[in-house]
Amino acid sequence: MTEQTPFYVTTAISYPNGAPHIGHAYEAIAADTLARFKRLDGFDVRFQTGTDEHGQKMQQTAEKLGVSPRDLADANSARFLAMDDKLQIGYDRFIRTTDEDHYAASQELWRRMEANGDIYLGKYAGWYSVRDEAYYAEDETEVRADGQRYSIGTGTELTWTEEESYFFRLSAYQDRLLELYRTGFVQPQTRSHEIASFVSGGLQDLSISRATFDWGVPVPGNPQHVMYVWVDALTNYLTGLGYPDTDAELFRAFWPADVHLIGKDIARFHAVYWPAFLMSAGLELPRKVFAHGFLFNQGEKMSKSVGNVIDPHALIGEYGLDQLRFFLLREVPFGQDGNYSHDAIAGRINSDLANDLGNLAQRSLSMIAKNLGGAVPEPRDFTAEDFEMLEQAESAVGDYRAAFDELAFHRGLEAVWRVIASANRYFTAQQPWVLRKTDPERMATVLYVTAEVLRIVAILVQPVMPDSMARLLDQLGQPEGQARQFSALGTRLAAGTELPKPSGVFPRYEAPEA
Ligand code: ME8
Repeated sequence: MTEQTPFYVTTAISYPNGAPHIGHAYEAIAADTLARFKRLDGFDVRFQTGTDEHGQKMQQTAEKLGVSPRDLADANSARFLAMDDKLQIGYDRFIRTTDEDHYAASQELWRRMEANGDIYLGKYAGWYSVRDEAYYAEDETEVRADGQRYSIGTGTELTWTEEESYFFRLSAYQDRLLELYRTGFVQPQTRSHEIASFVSGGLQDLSISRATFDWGVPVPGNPQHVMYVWVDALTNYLTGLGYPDTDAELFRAFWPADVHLIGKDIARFHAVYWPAFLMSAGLELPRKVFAHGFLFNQGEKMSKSVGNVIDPHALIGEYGLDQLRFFLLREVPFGQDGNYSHDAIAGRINSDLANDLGNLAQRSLSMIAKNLGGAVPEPRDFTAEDFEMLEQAESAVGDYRAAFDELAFHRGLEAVWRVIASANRYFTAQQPWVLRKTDPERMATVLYVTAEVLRIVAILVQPVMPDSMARLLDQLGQPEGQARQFSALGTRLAAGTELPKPSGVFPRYEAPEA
């Protein structure tokens, strides 16, 4: 057996202060797709997701509901878990920051930063957003007509906070961070520029503990304080590998992480605070932080007060899971903001899935079933058109892999759908239904080429639409395991392979009767 290269991917851990929404689903789907892609490409993948359960926002929400923060976290963390299961998110660990091992990890990270001389006790006086769990400098805030102060960047309400607090010497890390950004640590580029320009403006030391509430990880040596929620939240990426035991098998195999997948609103925490904490603690830095864009509902920001928050379960029920996964990754260039709308998703289902891929599979496989005894035919001499078709499909593999490795899912899918479009043109031009009478051998070759293109497409698209592609691969006589790995792309469909009776993979979307 060859040693597999390890690959560690994480999502942000979500605040379980309410139900998950489509933005959470989007991130989970993207990370799951990346994890599946790397697994199929021969990597030893570890994939972590979970919930971020401490902090003032959780405590305040619980108070409003008259429950304990722990009960609130239990109830909503279960809803995130249920969403992940419904979305078929293949995580290796679902971490909760209230898990016992997480306390030990967070406290050890703290001790290491303290031992390095980066933590001191002081007094914090400034603006805090409970919604964002973030501190803002005066020039990042504005007073609005209602007399209240808000964050300019996120629009959330701020409260003046003045208390004894531990500080982290973030200011000492400016040069090292700027150096780090030159290595492509933050993706995409636009986000990297934003972060670098923020850091160039100068960094203030960061308040990293709170003493006015107690829902958090106690500060080592001073249990009057709990850690600032982001300190413990970021540590989750280490906890899941067995930290503080840096000799643990998982830790040695998977740290540093290959990519932290997060939304753009939390880029600062991951690209500024997190690498500084790790440098201070003498730990290796993750290789990449990738900040995806936001999903909007027909151009509008989703919010509970506007009442336009989209429930992922409802979408799955209406359109189907694979259809939703495909839509989100194909429609929105990953890294940019995107829009969800009924028309857009229904359009993609009917054109890309039902018409382009579904029909091609149905037409070709049913001809094989009817005319060739349901087995992959032996191809005869390939014509120039056959070679061209096969070469196009085979060369899309490289484009797809390169795109997915850069998390440009939309580009990878575009490359595959160009092949599908060509295959439809090829099929129409070759007219196998005419050849059936005039030249059955030639018909068999055309059907072979088409089935081979479908096999390549199905193998490649598995990470995005696992169920549908599994069904298509079943119909192409490709059993689970080796035959479905990317390494099988170097072979060709074996003549004589028995195929089961074909059935449609992608039904058209029909609006339900009013
Ligand atoms: O930020 N579109 O948790 P969270 C796309 N606990 N992505 C969205 C989105 C939208 N409309 N809304 C939210 C937190 N997200 C912290 C993370 S990590 C150590 C701690 C994304 O529940 C958001 O950008 O507010 C983030 O990556 C994730 O969902 C969880 O958001």
